[in-house]
Amino acid sequence: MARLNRALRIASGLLAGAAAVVTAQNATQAVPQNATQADGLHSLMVKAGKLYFGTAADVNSFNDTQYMAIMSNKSDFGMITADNSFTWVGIEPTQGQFSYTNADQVAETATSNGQMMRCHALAWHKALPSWAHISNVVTHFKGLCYAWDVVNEAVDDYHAPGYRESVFYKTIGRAYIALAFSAAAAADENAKLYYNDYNLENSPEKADAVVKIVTDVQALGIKIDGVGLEGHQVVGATPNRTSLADTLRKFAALGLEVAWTEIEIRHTQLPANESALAQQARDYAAMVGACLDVRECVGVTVWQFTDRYNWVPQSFQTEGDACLWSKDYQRRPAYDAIVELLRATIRNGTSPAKTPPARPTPAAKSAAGRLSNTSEELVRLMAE
Ligand SMILES: *[C@@H]1O[C@H](CO)[C@@H](O)[C@H](O)[C@H]1NC(C)=O
Ligand SMILES: *[C@@H]1O[C@H](CO)[C@@H](O)[C@H](O)[C@H]1NC(C)=O
Ligand SMILES: *[C@@H]1O[C@H](CO)[C@@H](O)[C@H](O)[C@H]1NC(C)=O
Ligand SMILES: *[C@@H]1O[C@H](CO)[C@@H](O)[C@H](O)[C@H]1NC(C)=O
Ligand SMILES: *[C@@H]1O[C@H](CO)[C@@H](O)[C@H](O)[C@H]1NC(C)=O
Ligand SMILES: *[C@@H]1O[C@H](CO)[C@@H](O)[C@H](O)[C@H]1NC(C)=O
Ligand SMILES: *[C@@H]1O[C@H](CO)[C@@H](O)[C@H](O)[C@H]1NC(C)=O
Ligand SMILES: CC(=O)N[C@H]1CO[C@H](CO)[C@@H](O)[C@@H]1O
Repeated sequence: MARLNRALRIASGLLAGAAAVVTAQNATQAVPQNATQADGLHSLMVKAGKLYFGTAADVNSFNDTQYMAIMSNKSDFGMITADNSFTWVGIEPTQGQFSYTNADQVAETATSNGQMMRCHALAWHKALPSWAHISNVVTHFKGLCYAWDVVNEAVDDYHAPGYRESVFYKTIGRAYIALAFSAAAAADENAKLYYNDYNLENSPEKADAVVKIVTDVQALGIKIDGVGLEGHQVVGATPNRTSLADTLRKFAALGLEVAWTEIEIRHTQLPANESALAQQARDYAAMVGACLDVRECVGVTVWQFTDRYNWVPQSFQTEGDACLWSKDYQRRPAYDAIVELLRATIRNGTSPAKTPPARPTPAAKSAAGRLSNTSEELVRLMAE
C-alpha cells in the first residue's frame, strides 16, 4: 500500500509540470535545403521512400568545425538525436531545476539546418536524478520532436522477459511504462511516441518482452506509435538482412512504425584490416537494407557518425572504428556501401517500403483525462 500511494503521488507529479509551458525556440522554423547539394545518405533514403537518415550529435562537439560541417549537411543527415542533452541528467540534474540550455542549443542547430529531431529519452534507468516531469520536458519541446523515446531500455537483459529494476519499476511497478506514455501523449499529441531498446535483433526473448510491453500499453488504450531498435552491433556478428527485417516486422505487426535508432558496428580487433572493413560495410548495408524491406520502417539513425565522439572506445577499450567516418573524418567503405545500396534500390524502382500513413491517435486527445482518471486504477491493475 505504501508503494501504491507513492506511485500515485508520482503519477500525479508527472502532470504537475504541464503548467510551466515554455515553447521551443524556433522549433517550427524550417530552413529550405540547398538544392545544389549532391545526394547523400538522407536524400537517398528519402528518394528510396523513407523519412530520414539521421545521426546522434550533441553540444560537446559543436565547437569542432570539421564535425559541424558534416553534421549540418542535410544531404547526409535529415534527423538529429541528442546523445545526452535531452535525457533527465541533461535537463534536470537537480530535482526541480530544469536547464534547457544544451538541449535548446541542439534543437536550434538542427532547426537552423532544416533537420528534424528524434528526442531521447524520457524514462531511462541511466538518467534518473529525480522524479522529473515528463510533461514539462515534452511541453517545452512541443512541435519540435518528430518522435520521443518515451521509455528507454526497460527490459532486464539477464532476466528477460523481466523488467529492469529501475527506480521507476521498483517504485511504481510496470505501470510506469503506461503512465509515461500517457503523460507524453497528453503533452504533445503530434510527436510519435516510441519504446526504445537494444539487442532486440539478437535476442528473440528480449524482443518478445518488448512485444509484451507494447501490447500492455495498447490494451489500456494509451498511445504508442513505434519501437526503436538501437542496433549497436559487432562486425561479422550482425544478423543478416532477412533476419533483421523479420525482427522489425515483429513490431510492425503490432500496428507500429519502427526505426533503427542508434546504429554503430564495431570491430573487436583493431586496427581493422581491409576484409574487416568490407565486412563492416556489408553489415551496415544489411541493417539499412532491412529497413528498406519493411514498409513500416521510417528511418535509420547512427549513434554518432565519427569515431571521434562514439561511445564504444570508452566502454570497450580494444574495440571501435565503428562509425561511418573515422576519427579523422575519412569516410569508411560502409558509407559507400549504404549509398550504393540506396542508389540500387532507387534505380530498381521497386522501393517496396513506403512510409506508413499517419494513423489517427484517438487516445492522445483524451490522454490527460485518461491519466489523471485512471492512474490509480492502472497502478492497481498492474501492481505485481
Ligand atoms: C531564430 O533563429 C534566428 C536565425 O537563425 C535567430 O537570429 C533568432 O535569434 C532565433 N530566435 C529565437 C527566438 O531563438
Ligand atoms: C548552396 O551550396 C553552394 C555550395 O556549397 C553554395 O555555393 C551556395 O551559396 C548555396 N546556396 C544557397 C542558397 O545557400
Ligand atoms: C553534403 O553532402 C553531400 C553528400 O555527401 C556532398 O555531395 C556535399 O558536397 C556536401 N555539402 C557540403 C556543403 O559539404
Ligand atoms: C571543444 O571543447 C572541449 C571542451 O571544452 C574541448 O575538450 C575540445 O578540445 C574542443 N574541441 C575543439 C575541436 O576545439
Ligand atoms: C539469416 O540468418 C538466419 C538466422 O540466423 C538464418 O536462419 C538464415 O539462414 C540466414 N539467411 C541467409 C540468407 O543467410
Ligand atoms: C583481418 O582481420 C580479421 C578480424 O580481425 C582477421 O580474422 C583476419 O584474419 C584478418 N585478415 C588478414 C588478411 O589479415
Ligand atoms: C530489385 O527488384 C527485384 C524484383 O522486385 C528484387 O528481387 C531485387 O532484390 C531488387 N534489388 C534491389 C537492389 O533492390
Ligand atoms: C475524464 C474522464 O475520463 N473522466 C471519467 C473518470 O472516471 C469516472 C468514473 O469512472 C467517469 O465517470 C469519468 O467520466
